[in-house]
Amino acid sequence: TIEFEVKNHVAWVTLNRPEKLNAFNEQMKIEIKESLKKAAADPDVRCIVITGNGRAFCSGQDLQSVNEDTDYGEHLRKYYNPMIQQMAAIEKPIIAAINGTAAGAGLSLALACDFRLAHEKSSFIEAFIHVGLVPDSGNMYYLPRIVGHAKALELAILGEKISAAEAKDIGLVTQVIPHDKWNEDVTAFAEKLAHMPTKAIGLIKRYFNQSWDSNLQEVLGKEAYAQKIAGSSYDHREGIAAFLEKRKPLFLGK
Ligand code: LHQ
Repeated sequence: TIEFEVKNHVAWVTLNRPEKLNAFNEQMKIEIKESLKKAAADPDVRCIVITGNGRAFCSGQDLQSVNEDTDYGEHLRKYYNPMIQQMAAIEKPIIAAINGTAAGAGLSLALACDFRLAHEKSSFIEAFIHVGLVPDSGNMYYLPRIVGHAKALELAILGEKISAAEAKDIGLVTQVIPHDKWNEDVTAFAEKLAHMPTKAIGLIKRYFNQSWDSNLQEVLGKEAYAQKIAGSSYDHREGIAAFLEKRKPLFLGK
C-alpha cells in the first residue's frame, strides 16, 4: 500500500490505494511508519516527499474499515498520533506533494509536513465534520498555526472544499505548480532541499516546533544552543569558505 524509493538523496513515500483515493487502512498506517523510519535512519536521505498515486493525495481514514466497535481514541493513539509525532521528530525536511484531494486525516498528514506543494487540480477539505467527527491527527495543532485561528475554525466547522489557489492565498500551500510540470517541479524542489545544510534544517524544525510553548528568554537560550551545534557543522565551514572564495557551496548535510 506504500511505495518507497530513494533517489538523489530524496526518499519518495507514495500512498498507493488509488481506487480508494489512498484512504488509510491498517496496512497503510503500518507501512507509512516503516517507510518514514527507514528514511529517517538513512544518512543518504536528506529530504522526504510524501505523495499519492492516482487522482487523490489521501482521503483520510478508510471509512469502510471502521465500525461501531472501533474505539476511535485508541485507534488514534495506536496509529495516527505516533505517525504525526514521528514526522515532527524527523530532523530532515518533509514535503507533501499534494497530487489531488487531501481530505480528513489525509489533510492532517499534509499539515504535519514542512512544505505543501499542490497543482491546479489539488483540493483540500476538512471532511471530519461531514461525518460528525472532529479534526484529528495533529490537525487541531497545525491548522490554526498555519492559517490562523479564525480561518482554521471556518475550514473545520464549515468543511467546505477549497481549491489550490485559495489554499495558497491563506498560506496553506507553499507553491502551486502547473499540472504539466508537476513531476519535474516537485523533483526539483525536493532535490534542492536535499542539497541544503540538512543539520541546520533539522535544528530549525526542532526549535520552531518548541517555540510555541516557550517565552522569549527560553527561545533565545535555545537559539544560542542550536547555533553552537550548527556553527560546528561541516556545512557551516563549507558555507563560510564558499562565501569567502566567491563560489557556490557544496553542502554535505553534516
Ligand atoms: C473512500 C474514502 C474513505 C473509504 C473516498 N474511505 N473509501 C481517524 C481515526 C478513527 C476513525 C475515524 O477517522 C479518523 C480520521 C479521518 O480521516 S475521518 C475523515 C475520513 N475521510 C472522509 O470523511 C472523506 C471521505 N471522502 C470524501 O468525502 C470524498 O470521497 C472526497 C471529497 C475525498 C473525494 O470526492 P470525489 O472526488 O467525489 O470521489 P468519490 O467520493 O467518488 O470517491 C471515489 C472512491 O473512493 C469511492 O469508492 P467507489 O467504490 O464508490 O468508487 C469512495 O467511496 C472511495 N473513498 N474516500 N475515506
